[in-house]
Amino acid sequence: MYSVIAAALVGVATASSLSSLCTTDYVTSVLPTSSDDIPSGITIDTSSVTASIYRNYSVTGATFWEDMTINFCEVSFAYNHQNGDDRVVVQYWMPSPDVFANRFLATGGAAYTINNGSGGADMAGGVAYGAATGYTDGGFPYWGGTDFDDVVLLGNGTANWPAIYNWGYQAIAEMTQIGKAFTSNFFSLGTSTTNTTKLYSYFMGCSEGGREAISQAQRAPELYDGIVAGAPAMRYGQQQVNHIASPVQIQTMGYYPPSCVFDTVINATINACDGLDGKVDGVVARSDLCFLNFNVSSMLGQTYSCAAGSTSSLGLGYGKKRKRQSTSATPAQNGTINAQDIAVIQDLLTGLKDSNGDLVYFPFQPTAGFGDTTVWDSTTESWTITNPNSNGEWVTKFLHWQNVSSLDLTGVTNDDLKAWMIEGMTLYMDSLQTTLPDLTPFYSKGGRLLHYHGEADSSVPPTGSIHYHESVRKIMYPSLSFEEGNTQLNEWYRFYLVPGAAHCAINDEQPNAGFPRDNFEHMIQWVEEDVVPITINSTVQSGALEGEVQKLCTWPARPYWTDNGTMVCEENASSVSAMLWNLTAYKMPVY
Ligand SMILES: *[C@@H]1O[C@H](CO)[C@@H](O)[C@H](O)[C@H]1NC(C)=O
Ligand SMILES: *[C@@H]1O[C@H](CO)[C@@H](O)[C@H](O)[C@H]1NC(C)=O
Ligand SMILES: *[C@@H]1O[C@H](CO)[C@@H](O)[C@H](O)[C@H]1NC(C)=O
Ligand SMILES: *[C@@H]1O[C@H](CO)[C@@H](O)[C@H](O)[C@H]1NC(C)=O
Ligand SMILES: *[C@@H]1O[C@H](CO)[C@@H](O)[C@H](O)[C@H]1NC(C)=O
Ligand SMILES: *[C@@H]1O[C@H](CO)[C@@H](O)[C@H](O)[C@H]1NC(C)=O
Ligand SMILES: *[C@@H]1O[C@H](CO)[C@@H](O)[C@H](O)[C@H]1NC(C)=O
Ligand SMILES: *[C@@H]1O[C@H](CO)[C@@H](O)[C@H](O)[C@H]1NC(C)=O
Ligand SMILES: *[C@@H]1O[C@H](CO)[C@@H](O)[C@H](O)[C@H]1NC(C)=O
Ligand SMILES: *[C@@H]1O[C@H](CO)[C@@H](O)[C@H](O)[C@H]1NC(C)=O
Ligand SMILES: *[C@@H]1O[C@H](CO)[C@@H](O)[C@H](O)[C@H]1NC(C)=O
Ligand SMILES: *[C@@H]1O[C@H](CO)[C@@H](O)[C@H](O)[C@H]1NC(C)=O
Ligand SMILES: [Ca+2]
Repeated sequence: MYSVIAAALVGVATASSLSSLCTTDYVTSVLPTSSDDIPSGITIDTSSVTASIYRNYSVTGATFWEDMTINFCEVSFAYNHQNGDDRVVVQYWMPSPDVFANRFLATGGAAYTINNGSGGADMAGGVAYGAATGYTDGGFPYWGGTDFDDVVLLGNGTANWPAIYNWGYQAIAEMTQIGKAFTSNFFSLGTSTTNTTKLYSYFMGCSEGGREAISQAQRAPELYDGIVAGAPAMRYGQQQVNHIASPVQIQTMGYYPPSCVFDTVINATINACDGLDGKVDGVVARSDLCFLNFNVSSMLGQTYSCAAGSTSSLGLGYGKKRKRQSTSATPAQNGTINAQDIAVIQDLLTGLKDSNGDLVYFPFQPTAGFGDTTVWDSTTESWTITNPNSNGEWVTKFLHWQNVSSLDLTGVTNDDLKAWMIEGMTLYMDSLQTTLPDLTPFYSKGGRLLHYHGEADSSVPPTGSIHYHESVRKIMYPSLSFEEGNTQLNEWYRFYLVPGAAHCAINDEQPNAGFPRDNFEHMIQWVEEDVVPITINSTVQSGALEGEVQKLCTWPARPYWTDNGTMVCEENASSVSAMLWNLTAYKMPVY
């Protein structure tokens, strides 16, 4: 809903038109300088400025935004760092002065890209709310088609540390700091000493963009009033290795269930758990109760049957449309679920464990699927593990520093994954790990954090988001109870599970589940009008209920539909504890 724009028009001071401002001369004349509080070591290349008008630019069918048609001036320029031979390109979409609403929205990336996440719609979405929006190429240069994993090494054995820190948090923070100063100048809001108009500043992103969001709350709190983080691929050392956990767990157990077993179990789980939330609608809104009440052992001896088809390795990215999928043919299958099938599935449902049985990383929720699992090997005519090459690259490139893009999983065990997780956490603690739990500077300056995660995400486990929320609660409110600490935290950092949603995407398997599309408006209202998002909107984007707006409860409350069909947000100790996992395999705390 874009209703807030009208209310904000009042604040606009100048009567300039977009076309009068959208020239390279004007843009060059208002580039920020060090007196605008941009980092002193940064030099903007004034000859690099571009400015182009886009009119009636429309975005339709974006998961994260309503359909929109906007006008804006696309500005870009490059800068470099003192004594560096680097070149970072930033781009800003400036709304027309008559709709500019004193807002700046910074946006990020997905998978291994630093920008253009959310299917490229965040830049436009911000403009629709009267925000100047920004993104950066991080110096890679992404605009030329380069992803971060292409530049993480300078060569075998040598990491590209400046690029790693840029990717970790620095490039986004610089883009925001420069972008805020540029926006103030562009719209003549006044200098940092004479200004009277508050420029509200936000960040939004999902997946890698969600990690970038959290990184900004941790590392650049002064730059933002409100941050929206979706399904953050944070706890990077663990998360990146976890992409290969399911196949390695299966290999460690030494038994390879046919793919039809996984498909059959997922369908049965969704059917069995649908009604536990009080409403039979094909959506499991209480995967916590599902975990507690649905015992996969009950499927022992059930028959399964699947037609010939194909399975895809998942790779990184959003929902089912992930990066670099590899596809294998699967034969027609039929059979009976046996005890070994059940044992593998129960192992996956309880997370990655080391050989002592201690928990190393979080499982996916029972309705999510299990990430990559098994494929048919037509040479040996047997089932084997998927080798999700693009995910193993983390180990070869980021841990072993070898310019090799695929990892041989032969002989790899759960204990190897644990060792790699600890190695990655240690190596990148200060750059990519993104788990600093003390957000006091962000809280103290009045920052607000809206964090959400799809409950049926099979790429980044939602209980990992809850674990971070819990870490912040325990570090910041150590003497308060779970209840009291969450009450304090909810004043400024709220977390929402999105029933049925996949990774930053809607979910084919639960088409009646909504996905939150009004997050920026909720955040604007929270920051600018102090309207606390007790529940947030989640819009159904497929199936028979398309267009329906559902409500999401703030964690630790969970939805339940009463006999008269009303949704209540209820809290139950056992269902909360079903989503709190204790990472007992580490000697150090893992936040
Ligand atoms: C943009 O759309 C409006 C309304 O449909 C139309 O009047 C205008 O001519 C369009 N402008 C351009 C540049 O296409
Ligand atoms: C951003 O993503 C959109 C949609 O995928 C694409 O059309 C556009 O070219 C991308 N822009 C950049 C700068 O990569
Ligand atoms: C890594 O290998 C690819 C080809 O496989 C090559 O294009 C690239 O330049 C190499 N990168 C480095 C840093 O050596
Ligand atoms: C880097 O190491 C990989 C694997 O060890 C090797 O295949 C490749 O040739 C090496 N590249 C260079 C430029 O030495
Ligand atoms: C105005 O200046 C203050 C103090 O320097 C700063 O915090 C604020 O962000 C500035 N606002 C704008 C609109 O530039
Ligand atoms: C699972 O359910 C989907 C429909 O949601 C169906 O297309 C698929 O064939 C089912 N798979 C199995 C193995 O039952
Ligand atoms: C699941 O059922 C099996 C077989 O009845 C039983 O042994 C096991 O304890 C049950 N697990 C849970 C978590 O209830
Ligand atoms: C099950 O599969 C076997 C061999 O793959 C085949 O011979 C048999 O006809 C199938 N049965 C059914 C009921 O599909
Ligand atoms: C939430 O959805 C309702 C119903 O569509 C709408 O009236 C309201 O404006 C939305 N709230 C926000 C913050 O977008
Ligand atoms: C539905 O039931 C809930 C409690 O179960 C009650 O609080 C609510 O008022 C009822 N709503 C209607 C419309 O009857
Ligand atoms: C969960 O808690 C609510 C109160 O928050 C209570 O009404 C309900 O009966 C509880 N449900 C279960 C399954 O314990
Ligand atoms: C987590 O495990 C540690 C070590 O075993 C234990 O001290 C702690 O009480 C556990 N916490 C929870 C919440 O279970
Ligand atoms: Ca349901």
